[in-house]
Amino acid sequence: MDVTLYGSGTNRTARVTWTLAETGIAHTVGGASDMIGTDALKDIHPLGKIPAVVIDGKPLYESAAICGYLADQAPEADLIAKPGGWGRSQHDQWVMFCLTEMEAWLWNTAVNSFLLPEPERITAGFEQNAAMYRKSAAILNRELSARDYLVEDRFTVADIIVGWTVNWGRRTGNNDGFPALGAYLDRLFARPHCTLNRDQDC
Ligand SMILES: N[C@@H](CCC(=O)N[C@@H](CS)C(=O)NCC(=O)O)C(=O)O
Repeated sequence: MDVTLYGSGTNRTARVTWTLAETGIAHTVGGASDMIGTDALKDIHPLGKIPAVVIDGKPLYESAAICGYLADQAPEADLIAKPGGWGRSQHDQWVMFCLTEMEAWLWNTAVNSFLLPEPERITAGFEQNAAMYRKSAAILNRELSARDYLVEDRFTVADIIVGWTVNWGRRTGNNDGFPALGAYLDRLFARPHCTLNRDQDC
């Protein structure tokens, strides 16, 4: 498999670099985070965002889709629950829960804090964003009070995806009061291939 990665740093690209390290899949780097918004990157990711990859000549974007695909290509790494089984439904549940019920709220606050030009920012929703994130974080906290990892009682790519978001939540102060999320992050940080960063950016 021929893999070229576009993106670098502690942003969502870190999910892909961690998955590549866990699977042992060789790759080349086609460009770093300074490619964001360029026409060259838009040829691969139409929004000009990172991460994106080209695999055997075909573009693929969305960090969770990239990581899931890579994990499926390396069955020997045992990094993802098998397709069609209950474990895979749990993988999908937690990845989608994380991206739609948690990360989206953090993203809205980030977009309206520093990503959009100042006149376009709408800050009225910040409190609500935090409350919505915390409502879902409480559920994840309850889940992780009972087990170390999210799927099949073992570390999988679901933890790479969800862990990145939880680490972002920690930085924003929105994990306060959820001790199981802190313990989960400690477990993830202790893993040898972990690419999460205490100072990660979005
Ligand atoms: N849902 C996408 C989000 C991609 C994304 O927003 N990437 C950020 C870096 S973490 C980016 O490229 N931002 C530039 C921008 O929004 O213009 C994914 O998970 O891959």
